[in-house]
Amino acid sequence: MTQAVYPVRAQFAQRARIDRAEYERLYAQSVAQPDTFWGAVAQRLEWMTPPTQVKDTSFALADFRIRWYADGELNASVNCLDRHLAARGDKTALIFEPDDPAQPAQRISYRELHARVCQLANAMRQLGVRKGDRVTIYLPMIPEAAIAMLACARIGAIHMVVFGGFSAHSIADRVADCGSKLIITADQGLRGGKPVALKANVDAALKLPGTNSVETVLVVRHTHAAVDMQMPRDRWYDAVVDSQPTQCEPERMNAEDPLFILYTSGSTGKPKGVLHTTGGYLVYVSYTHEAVFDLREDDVYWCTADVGWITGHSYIVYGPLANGATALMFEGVPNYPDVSRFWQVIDKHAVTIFYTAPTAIRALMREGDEPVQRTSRKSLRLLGTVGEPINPEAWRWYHEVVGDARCPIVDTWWQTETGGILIAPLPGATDLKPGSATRPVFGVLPALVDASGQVLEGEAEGNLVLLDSWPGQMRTVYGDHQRFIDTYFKTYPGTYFTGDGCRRDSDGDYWITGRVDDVINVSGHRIGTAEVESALVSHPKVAEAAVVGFPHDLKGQGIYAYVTLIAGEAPSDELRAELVRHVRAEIGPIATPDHLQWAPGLPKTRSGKIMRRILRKIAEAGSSQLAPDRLGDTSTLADPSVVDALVKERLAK
Ligand code: 6R9
Repeated sequence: MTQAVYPVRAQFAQRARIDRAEYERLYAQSVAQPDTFWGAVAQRLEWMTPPTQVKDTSFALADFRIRWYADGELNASVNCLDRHLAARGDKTALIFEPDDPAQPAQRISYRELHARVCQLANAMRQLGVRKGDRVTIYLPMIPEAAIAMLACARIGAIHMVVFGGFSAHSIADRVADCGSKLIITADQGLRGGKPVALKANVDAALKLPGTNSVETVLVVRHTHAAVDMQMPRDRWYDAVVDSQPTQCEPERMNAEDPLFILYTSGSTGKPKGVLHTTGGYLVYVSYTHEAVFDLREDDVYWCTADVGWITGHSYIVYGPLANGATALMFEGVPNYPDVSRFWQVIDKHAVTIFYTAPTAIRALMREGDEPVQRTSRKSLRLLGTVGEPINPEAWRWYHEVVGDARCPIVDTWWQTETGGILIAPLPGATDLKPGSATRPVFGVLPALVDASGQVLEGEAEGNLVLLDSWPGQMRTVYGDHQRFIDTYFKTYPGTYFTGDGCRRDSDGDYWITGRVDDVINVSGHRIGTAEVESALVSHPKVAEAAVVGFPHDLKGQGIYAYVTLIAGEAPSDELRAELVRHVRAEIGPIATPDHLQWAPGLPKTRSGKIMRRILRKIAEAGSSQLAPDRLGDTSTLADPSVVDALVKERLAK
């Protein structure tokens, strides 16, 4: 296979923090002497008690442990705020660009951000929130989202952010699982001029079982829409926070004390509460943010992710602020008021580093070059992608049209579980290949294994595992440590299994090929097929459901659902629409099925296992590929005629 290679640009390398020789040297040291390497990197943070221990980890099941900097003490909010006050007090920490471009943008200095975080932290203490308590954050992309996270960190409360696109049911499930005391939300969010009923969703969630732990709901006035306030449970944020002192004593946290929980979808069951701790996480996200984005003091850095996802946690809030950077928070969407918005925002705020998802690039590419070319984008020097594999065509458009063929692109592979970026080019060190995340960052040991767990050498394709720990790794599934071990460390014993497939080319560059488990990646958002199935079967007319992913031009993958109705119910377009609405209500709009096919029966093995491989083929295929001999081995099916019926129905569409 011939691959385009974009060599490191000399102009970039000259000024870069890390060039090729430095990358080779540091990488070799990081894997040969992890204690020395990560001990030195940890000094970039301000510790209340500097750690004397560095790495204490083992993936072996008999001896399993993941601890980093275990005797160190620090506070994450001190590292993101107080530490910068002397030299960067007046520097802009956050730029807020609202949904409506006619509304003024806000610039919040490190000094002001520190004061506002302290005020909320004091208010939370007054409301009875203590170290170790869980706090749910369900906010739009407004500065209060970052402020709430940092205020939790200040008092040692564990934040649990729920993405604003999740429904009341999803909020309730998460609140019940982690038992949070306080919810911080807003009257409404705004996306593309349309309100999102955040407070109403919280109200509905708190009517659902398991949510009794919640004592208080703090409500930010954002759109000023009228909302129900149920006293004394519901309190206006400004009424409780604005009168608080602007200093707040930070909690001393052990490096291994929890910083946050973030739920993510897996192949089975309900979403898992991924738990990250304080010291290793902060060291890792601050270091990778600086190295991968080649951060400079005067950069204006914009990551378009939502703080409801790990990318927002690590690379809008903790990494950039720990580094004293200026980070932009955008409330809106790429196509409002028009499809030029991203590029207009770049010009308006002189953004130098822009980090977004392939799905957004593909959608904007469809609109042609003109909406990009009517803007300048001269300030840009570096581009990044995250969330899913980027197709080379979209990469080239991003490079040539958005970046005027001037800006390197860092394709960053990582996961909620990994805390920070694990595989990515360094812009001053690594030649780029469209579609490849290229090389491991410092301390990361990727390997490819075949189905039997045999490690594959050289040019190969297999399942991606990691052979050793890195500081930003998740420590447990909240409340279910056994599930953590079972999910990640049992498939290929002695390694962390990522759930991704991957190819390594003859140069040693890594190409992520996508999930090999039952997780669908829709527009960079992880959805478990099991979650969508259980939402469908919770409808009284549904007997059984099977959900698979299929290739989708814009979203990367779409959601394809096969539904068997209970006896006596007839398929209809109305029922189909009702089931789609039902899934949106149970999980949220991001889980909306793209196709829903009626299935008189599902293809099962004699032991009753649904054969998803066949369902995937039917969902994927154009009609020519649906010839029976193209579906692979169907001999283990209990009733092969089921497949014929599904294919017939698919072809009839
Ligand atoms: C950060 C984030 C993780 C899954 C991951 C993989 C996919 C992420 C990617 C990528 C190819 C990239 N993924 N980045 N695939 N190239 N640069 O997205 O976390 O939401 O947990 O998703 O996303 O499949 O396993 P998360």
